[in-house]
Amino acid sequence: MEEFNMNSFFLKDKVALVTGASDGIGFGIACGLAKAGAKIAFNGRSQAKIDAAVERYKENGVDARGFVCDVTNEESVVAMVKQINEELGVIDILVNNAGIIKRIPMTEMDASDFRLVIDTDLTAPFICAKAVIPGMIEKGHGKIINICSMMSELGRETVSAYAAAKGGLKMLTRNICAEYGHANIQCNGLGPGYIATKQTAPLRERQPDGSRHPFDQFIIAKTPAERWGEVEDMIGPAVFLASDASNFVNGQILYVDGGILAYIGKQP
Ligand code: NAP
Ligand code: GCO
Repeated sequence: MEEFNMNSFFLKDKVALVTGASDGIGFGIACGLAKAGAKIAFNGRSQAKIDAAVERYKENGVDARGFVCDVTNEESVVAMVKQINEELGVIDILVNNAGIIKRIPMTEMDASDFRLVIDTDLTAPFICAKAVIPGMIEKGHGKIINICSMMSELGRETVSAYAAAKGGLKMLTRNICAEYGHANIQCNGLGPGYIATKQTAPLRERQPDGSRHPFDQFIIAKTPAERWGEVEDMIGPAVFLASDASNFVNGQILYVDGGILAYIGKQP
């Protein structure tokens, strides 16, 4: 047997694009990929947020290139990918992280809101993957990581569009694996549990009397680890899926959830 080389976890000389990485999970993952050796490109919709993020990356020792690009706009994504390929090198790693949620009961939700969530959380990962796959084929390898969710497996009140999009993203992940595995492209999902970021801030807001939000208490009770996840919890799994250490892992969703999906819930 060939000796296992720990260097297979390193991302030296790899070029990574992390979408929506001005803050939150994307920022954390991008910092982690950079620490493992990758060159980082990221995008977001506002120049001001990109500029502030580039500074925060610097403070974390990361030299990241930021692009203003809305991932739902195919023309803009194609232009960004072309620029990254020319200036940083052909993209080896794509993390489809940009995402939104709308918490609205289904019967009160406008179809336009439903479409916006599907467009951002499902169509955009298709657009970004489509834009990077030709370069990956030419290069002879590629890693695509789609940020899925508990809602790729479970439903809950008010998140019909988000659950439909993230469930679809799980199947897009498997389909990219099926269609491009032969080209040495691995496409896997990361399914964060409940992670403390801006997206989940409304679910953690303190009550007027200072007590924990009922949803916050619910999540602690539902999570065997008895805590919310932190952005840092996503880094090791992301580096693994971006690296050669996972070259025979394809079409999988790795849930990083403190055990939520394994747990029936606290007994009465
Ligand atoms: P976040 O802090 O709200 O970050 C989302 C990022 O997506 C923002 O930086 C935003 O950037 C970007 N974005 C949104 N729409 C975009 C668009 N059309 N084009 C480009 N960028 C766009 O949320 P987060 O919690 O880190 O979430 C990151 C991903 O993880 C999302 O896909 C989310 O669904 C998923 N996730 C989160 C959790 C959790 O508990 N937090 C759990 C499971 C899955 P701009 O506003 O600057 O454009
Ligand atoms: C919600 C949450 C979730 C989480 C996450 C779970 O309203 O239920 O925001 O959608 O953010 O995606 O994995």
